[in-house]
Amino acid sequence: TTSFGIEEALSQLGLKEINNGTSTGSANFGSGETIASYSPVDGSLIGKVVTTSPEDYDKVMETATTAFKQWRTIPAPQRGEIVRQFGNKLRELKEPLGKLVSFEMGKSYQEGLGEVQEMIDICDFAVGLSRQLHGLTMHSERPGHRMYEQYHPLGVVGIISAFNFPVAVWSWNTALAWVCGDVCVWKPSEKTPLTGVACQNIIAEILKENNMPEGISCLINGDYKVGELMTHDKRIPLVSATGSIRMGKIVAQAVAARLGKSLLELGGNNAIIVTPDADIKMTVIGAVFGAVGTAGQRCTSTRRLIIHESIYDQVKDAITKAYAQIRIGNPLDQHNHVGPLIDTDAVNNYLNALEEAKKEGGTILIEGGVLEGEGYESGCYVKPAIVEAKNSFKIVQEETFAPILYLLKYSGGIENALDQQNGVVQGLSSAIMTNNLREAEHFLSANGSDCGIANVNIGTSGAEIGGAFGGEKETGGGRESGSDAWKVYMRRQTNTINYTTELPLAQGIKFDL
Ligand code: UN1
Repeated sequence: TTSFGIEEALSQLGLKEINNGTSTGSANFGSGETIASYSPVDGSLIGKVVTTSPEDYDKVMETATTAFKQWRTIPAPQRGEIVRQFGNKLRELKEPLGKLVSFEMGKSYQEGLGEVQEMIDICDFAVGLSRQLHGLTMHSERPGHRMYEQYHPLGVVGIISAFNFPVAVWSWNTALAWVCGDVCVWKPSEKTPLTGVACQNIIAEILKENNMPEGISCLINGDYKVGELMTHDKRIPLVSATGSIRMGKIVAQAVAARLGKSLLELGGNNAIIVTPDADIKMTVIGAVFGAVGTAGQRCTSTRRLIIHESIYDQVKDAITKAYAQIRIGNPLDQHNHVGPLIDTDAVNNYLNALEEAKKEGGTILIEGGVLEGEGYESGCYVKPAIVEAKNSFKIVQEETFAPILYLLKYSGGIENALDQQNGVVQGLSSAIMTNNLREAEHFLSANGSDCGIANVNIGTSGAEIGGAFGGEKETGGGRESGSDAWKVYMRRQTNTINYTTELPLAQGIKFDL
């Protein structure tokens, strides 16, 4: 692990002695089993983390609940000041943290840096927001009455995040939750526990410097069993979970059974529609980055290209040429575009999907396969593949977290492309490539894309933090990050004040005593 300055990055992030995985801030502890984090880059052991036992969890919840009582009384702009300092620290540590993300998760170093940039951006957003947690004022129907609403902190927010954006998704939740006056308990993916410890170290130091209670940010570690402690816990009014649809259904049901709130960010099956009026050069850049970026492990990754038959061959040729340029290898080497998949299970899912696609009648346009030999010893490096397929294939209907792109054909008008695009259970991101105003507006209309994100002349991935991020249908309906996504982290209270000496009833009801 001495290559590419990983040792140095680990020490800059305070991860020289990683032996803990449960933290209420300055206090690191944990008495559960140990999990090891291996890098998919070279298969090496990066570190070990002690998981959170049910007893540890109770200790965490006690600390978090106590911290909440203090944190919620601190004026929101002062909470924003803490988030501002956190964002600044991330600016300082952007390189080592980006590097660790790349090494532990396998995405390219550029994308690792991009992920830390998303963290910095959401901090800036949250700092501004800390002065804008606005409610409305309404006109009361009764004389001498004032009616308005205010947003209050919610409590302990539970965050379950996925390996693919091991740090950014946590920060989208925490930066907002903190300015909203909530405290956070985070369970990172058991596949990327060290980036979790690194982030916790950063915020813990800032809280300490500011004499703030450590329980504002807590870290717990382990597999789904540790997550279940949170989903069943009445002390957690909101659970924000990112991951598979299967996981999301389990989380949603557990949280709903106690009438808690859940914010779900689940699978995508994102398509780009390529119409006869598309700019082919832009289409290729958007589609290739969308399909092979992060080795196809973004929830916004492009999985389907829905191409008009009149330009099908032209697009197919252009994409094939572009795929020939893709360099696969160590993601810390900036010459490479595509790094490894997260682990060998993911490699098997990728291989199975290609097998299934073939069985269902798909034509392999660009052959996949696992890379072997020097530099590929971890067994996690795969070749981005392209399959000519049909939307009705069972495998095309599923999200396979790997660089597999399905080419689909449509004929006639845009509505036929939309039938295919919307004809899946997921509803996260979507895009159209066209210079035709009618097509673009149709795509964005109520008859158009049914996804939470719909882009024109942009690919499906790479959303900015300023917009609300999330999707419909089995993607789970949650919205995170920008716009008014903050509202889910607060409770709304309607207040009516009577400043007269009478007590008139609403709706004109008479009740004379
Ligand atoms: C995810 O894959 O879970 O829009 C999040 C994007 C990134 C976030 C992806 N900003 O691709």
